[in-house]
Amino acid sequence: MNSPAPLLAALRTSRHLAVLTGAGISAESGVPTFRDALAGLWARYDPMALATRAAFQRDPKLVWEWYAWRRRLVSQVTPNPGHYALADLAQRVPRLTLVTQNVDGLHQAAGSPEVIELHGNLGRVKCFDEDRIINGWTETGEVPPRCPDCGGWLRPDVVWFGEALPRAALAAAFAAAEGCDLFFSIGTSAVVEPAASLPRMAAERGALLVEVNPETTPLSDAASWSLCGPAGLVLPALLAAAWP
Ligand code: BV8
Repeated sequence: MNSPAPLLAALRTSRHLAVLTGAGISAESGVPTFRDALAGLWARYDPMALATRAAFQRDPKLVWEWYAWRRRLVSQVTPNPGHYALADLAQRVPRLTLVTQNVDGLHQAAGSPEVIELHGNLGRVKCFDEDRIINGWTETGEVPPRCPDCGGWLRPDVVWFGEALPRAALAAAFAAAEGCDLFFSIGTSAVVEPAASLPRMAAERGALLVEVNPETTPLSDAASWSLCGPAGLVLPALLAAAWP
């Protein structure tokens, strides 16, 4: 895979590199991307309809079990070379801000020192009514389990459609988009807001924009470079070319 010389130079001289990842970077680990997160058991549901408060209130057992299925799946997979390349990259540039839309924790598992999780994490559970993290509860066989404090339903600590993103995470992500000189959008369909605005904001402020995706997306036209291929191949090759 030929890495454009100007991109290699931009990587080597970057003062602040920002990265936004989406489900595509976890695809090679065996985690279905969001749009096909319904492979198999869930083929008959629309994820956009399941990942909402209304869906949970309508059928808390179904939504809890969808996330329990995804949590079990993620617990059985490992980071892939794309995740490891980003962890390596953090050691090679003066400043790297890694922002992810993913809820699988694979960047942390690959050793990325700081990960900004815009949409929460499958591994955390919170009380639906109190909106606070619950670390332990009594399993009674009831699904979803109940909050030990208020008896309300427990839910995954992820951001559903129509819910606000965690304020601090979003502020840090916007600050990185405004301050970076190089922005990578990796493995995302660049549709869901406000995450999808980050790469555009960076480009509008003069950062060079790189997209890593085997397919084109609504962002592709705004990218200085579109590296068409799987992140697990493209990212290691890029680092090897920039720092032989
Ligand atoms: C908000 C966590 C406001 C849960 C997710 C109407 C009503 C309400 C809201 C809206 C509305 N219209 C628009 C909105 C805004 C809405 C939105 O953007 N909707 C979209 C559909 C237009 N956004 C929201 O609702 C957000 N909240 O706006 O709140 C507010 C403000 C204040 C107070 C109250 C409310 C919340 C959005 C977050 C939703 N949660 N995830 C869960 O995981 O179950 S979103 C989920 O889908 C992901 O986290 C991700 O963000 C998103 C998109 O997925 P991607 O990561 O891009 O994955 P996808 O499958 O789409 O694409 C994969 C890509 O990888 C592809 O391009 C593929 O080609 C590529 N690929 C494949 N293999 C590889 C690869 N790339 C590289 N290598 C490979 N090997």
